[in-house]
Amino acid sequence: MSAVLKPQPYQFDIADIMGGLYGDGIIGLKGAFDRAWVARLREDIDMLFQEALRRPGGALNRGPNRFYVEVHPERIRGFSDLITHPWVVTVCEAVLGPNYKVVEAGFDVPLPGAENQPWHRDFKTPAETRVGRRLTSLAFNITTVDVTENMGPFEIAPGTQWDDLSACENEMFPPKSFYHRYEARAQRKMPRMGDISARSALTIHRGTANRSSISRPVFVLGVDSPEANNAAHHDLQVTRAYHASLTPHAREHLTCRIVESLELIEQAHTIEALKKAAD
Ligand SMILES: O=C(O)CCC(=O)C(=O)O
Repeated sequence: MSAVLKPQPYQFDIADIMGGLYGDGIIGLKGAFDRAWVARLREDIDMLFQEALRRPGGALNRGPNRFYVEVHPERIRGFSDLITHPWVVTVCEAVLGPNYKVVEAGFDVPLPGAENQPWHRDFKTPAETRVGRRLTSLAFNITTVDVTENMGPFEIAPGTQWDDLSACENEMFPPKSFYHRYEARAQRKMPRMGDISARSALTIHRGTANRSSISRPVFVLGVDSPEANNAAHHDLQVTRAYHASLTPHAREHLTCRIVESLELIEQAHTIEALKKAAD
């Protein structure tokens, strides 16, 4: 009897994922986690943020009243749920290939009083994208609040992951004379607790001014294809015991140091030009 090959059933549409990330440069999944899961994430972030603020250099300044903190994955109780979530795994495999690598765990905290950031991308475009026209990294974001207009939503200019910024400051910061292009296509994202987004960190974006009295912490998971080198900006480390507790698939995709006990993270992903507000 000859075997009949059946098409593999996919829970998520690969063409939609590829079309979204190569087109707009951002996609999302609504209601990926329940609100209790997000509330736990928020508790962990709040505790780690207070810890980071107490330590000189523990939190990186990303503009007035705005911080970024890189964290140890195991101090986020839902970390393994996140990296094994079927949508996250499908998006990573579709865009970055079967040997993708999780390289960053951190969070942004735009506090009340945070100002508009300058439009930017998070690093300069690598040759694989500029010449090879292929995306080699993704950033997943998980909001810990239901975002409203006055909380300084994340704003993104769809399609601009392909813009040539080679003549611009650090190849990341377009001059103000380019802003009309981003403002004309800008989308303000208003995710709710439980939603996940995935974007190319090259798609030009900014955090906007938080005029509310509520902070808007957002978790960031950074993932690379094998040829990308964003791990160099980060120091992902896990204890031997935590590493052993992960599924073999999760272990295979985590680029990290295995340590006996967690060491302080040297917060290295400074983005100098973000320290000042755009306006
Ligand atoms: O406000 C946000 O959600 C993101 C901020 C941001 O893009 C950054 O600090 O690089």
